[in-house]
Amino acid sequence: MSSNIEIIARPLALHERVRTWRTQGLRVALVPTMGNLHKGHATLVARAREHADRVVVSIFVNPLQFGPSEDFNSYPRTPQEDRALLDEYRADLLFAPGVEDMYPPLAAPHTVVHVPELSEILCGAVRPGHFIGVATVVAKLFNMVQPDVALFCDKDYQQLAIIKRMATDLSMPLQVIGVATVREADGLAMSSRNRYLTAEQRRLAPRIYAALSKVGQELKQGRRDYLSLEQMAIAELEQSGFKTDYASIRDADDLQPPTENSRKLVVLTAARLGRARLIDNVQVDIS
Ligand code: PAJ
Repeated sequence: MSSNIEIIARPLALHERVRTWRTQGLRVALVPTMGNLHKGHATLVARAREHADRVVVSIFVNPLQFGPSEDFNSYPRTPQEDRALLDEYRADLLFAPGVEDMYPPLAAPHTVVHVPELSEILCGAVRPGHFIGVATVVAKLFNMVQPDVALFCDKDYQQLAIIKRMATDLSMPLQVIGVATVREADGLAMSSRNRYLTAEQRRLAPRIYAALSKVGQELKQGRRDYLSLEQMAIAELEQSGFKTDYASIRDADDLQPPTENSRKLVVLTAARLGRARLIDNVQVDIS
């Protein structure tokens, strides 16, 4: 498979390339990814095009955000298919650093970025250190690329909230844009981890979105008994064979438990099915 996209691995070379664009007055967008690209990632690239003259996509499977018993080694790596997709969606540059480019051994132990509170709840409670790894690598990517805008999907709702908060707290001079989740026809959120599912598990997987949507509808209809709605979602998922890490209704703005003043809620879950840990959420306007 031949590829047209420019590929850069070294941060300094990347910096030079982007600086040339900047001196030409071009706006630059960044779409950070871990590769194994699917239509969800492609949508981020397409949206990035609407916000900038040049689109940089990064592919880096970030060891810092995987726990010791997680899937860093087996995480799907598909560089050729990824390049073909980036050609098709006309990304301008692929930044694909190696681990030693991102985390030079001499720098260990290195500086990390910790967004407190938001990083410890929900997925953070189950994956200690995960969001420090995410915030740190995203901060490094922001510094390396220095984009005007960076795009993330709200499928990873907590991740997006943490990145927005980091950018605000650390006065990072860029705009963080959230993009809606791209789904399969049966509602399953697209994810690189869907490929861990067996045929039978794939058939069951859309029940995550169905369970969240049901809670969303109940909230829309005025129910506010959050605990029993959460328990309903967990019971439905467990009956279908999922092991739920959590199912939780939160204020969409700060991810705290809803108060009387909450106007936008988000129903989030993380559930394991076989080898795959799947996350999804549904946002509900109750104003
Ligand atoms: P990754 O899982 O590869 O996701 C890269 C981007 O694609 C994220 O913004 C993610 O939210 C988005 N994405 C995932 N599923 C999507 C879908 N169904 N529709 C639209 N976009 C989707 O998230 C990460 O990588 C990493 O944590 C990263 C931010 C790159 C830091 O390492």
